[in-house]
Amino acid sequence: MAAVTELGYLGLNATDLDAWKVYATQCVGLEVLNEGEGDRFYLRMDHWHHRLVVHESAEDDLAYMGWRVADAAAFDAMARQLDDAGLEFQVASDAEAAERRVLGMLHLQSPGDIRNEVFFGAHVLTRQPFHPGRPLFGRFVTGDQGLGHCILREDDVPAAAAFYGALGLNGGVEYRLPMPDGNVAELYFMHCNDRQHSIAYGAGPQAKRINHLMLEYTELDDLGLAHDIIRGRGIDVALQLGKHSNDQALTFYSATPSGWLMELGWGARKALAQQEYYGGDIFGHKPETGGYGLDIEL
Ligand code: MBD
Ligand code: FE
Repeated sequence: MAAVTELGYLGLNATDLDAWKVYATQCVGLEVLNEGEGDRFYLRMDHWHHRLVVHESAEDDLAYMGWRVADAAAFDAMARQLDDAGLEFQVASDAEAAERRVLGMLHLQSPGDIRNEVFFGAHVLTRQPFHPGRPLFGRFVTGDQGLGHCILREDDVPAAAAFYGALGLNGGVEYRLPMPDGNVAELYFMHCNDRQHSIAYGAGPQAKRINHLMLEYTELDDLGLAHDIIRGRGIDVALQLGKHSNDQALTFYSATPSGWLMELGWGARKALAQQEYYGGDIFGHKPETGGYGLDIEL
């Protein structure tokens, strides 16, 4: 079976590019790459040309996700597999692929109407080392684990599971959380490499296509610095520091300039070979500021 190998890049639509530049560099430690296009800038996390593109827009939401496959042969195999699954997709023109800094790309919409792109051949800037936007003790965890993970608005969980399954992701329910109304919330997680999950959904009604993006530091002290800086600026924290049961990462969730959440973390374990589920987290993640679509008791 053809399968994507990593969540390689994201496109973000944002109303305030200046606020994003300040936040991305000074709070998170990402590197801004500006190619003078005016309506967008790039954010680097490693030796790739970019991992995130921030596009000037009337909305503050996820624009697209980019899933990597190994090479042109894997790309062709994926296209055949999507056809066989009855999924409609468009192969990008050379100009569209070049805009993404990849050698080939196709795109299709998920059941939740999220634009998913599949690409091969990322542009890697071997002569331009990653230069963090603020001092970092270490680096971001990327490599063959991709850029991080996203929690998405996919209201039809079985349809989403079938869709992302056709891209080659695996996963299932990992949390069953009793709700105040007597119902049980089930959170669904999917992975395509050692990163414990690259996407998740099922967290309840969402205002935006993205609830949060998780980025992981290699050093605990970089998470601590991010926490100090974000606290010092009075940025909303939706969930306080805590440790998840599934990826066992120490993380906290704070607001981006787009009003969705950034989960910054450290210390995640790798994906397990066999499914488990949990009734809550190990410690922390206490809700602090509501209204960010993650008003669940982990
Ligand atoms: C996560 O990364 C997460 O965002 C939630 C809600 C639960 C477990 C792991
Ligand atoms: Fe998360």
